[in-house]
Amino acid sequence: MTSESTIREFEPIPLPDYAEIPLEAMRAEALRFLAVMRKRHTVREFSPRPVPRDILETCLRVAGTAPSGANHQPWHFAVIGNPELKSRIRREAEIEERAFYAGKAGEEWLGALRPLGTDPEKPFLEVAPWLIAIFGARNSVSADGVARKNYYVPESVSIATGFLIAALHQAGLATLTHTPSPMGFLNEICQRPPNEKPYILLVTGYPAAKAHIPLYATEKKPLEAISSFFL
Ligand code: IYR
Repeated sequence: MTSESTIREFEPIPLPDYAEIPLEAMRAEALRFLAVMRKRHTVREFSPRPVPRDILETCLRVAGTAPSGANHQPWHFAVIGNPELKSRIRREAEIEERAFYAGKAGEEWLGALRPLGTDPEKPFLEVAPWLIAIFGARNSVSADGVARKNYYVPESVSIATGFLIAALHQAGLATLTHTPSPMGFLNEICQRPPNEKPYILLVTGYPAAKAHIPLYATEKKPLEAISSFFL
């Protein structure tokens, strides 16, 4: 590692790849994507059916296109398919979840979760073929080997995670955003340094043949409740 960083200068290039879509097609495309995303449902029952690694790699490349603070791309995706590691993760997560559901969460939080039907048992952590532990780096090393601070880390990681969830869904896979708390144990299991904070454990694979979802989770707020326009 060198001690001085090379400041990269602004180097504008013509916008690549932009292809204007006629308005009618734009409308149709937006609606088409809405229909695609409306079919995404968080799933907690997975099939053990294997999913080829290259599919995940492509979806992770999609995540890697996300915008980030100063384009530092402060994320790391630790992808776990190894059964022993999955078992360890399940064991550690369930320790935290048992404490959470036994009262640590508090009555209000547990009440909010009741319509989701979640509990401390997390068999999906062993059943699903892949777990993706998503880390955000408070600082990292630039291309020229210099340590540098990262900016808007939670925002950047969350945007990349959204891209990843959409990509996996588009590829035909189900996902679950699992958040055992605290999840510091993921650093040790995934061999990530202490400057990286685990944000989400994303579970992915085929849904179980008879997977259920909570009715409550299908109730999405209408547009009027989530937006306001100023004309
Ligand atoms: N992490 C726990 C509890 C949980 C919390 C929220 I907020 C959810 O939307 C769902 C679950 C668990 O995974 O069970």
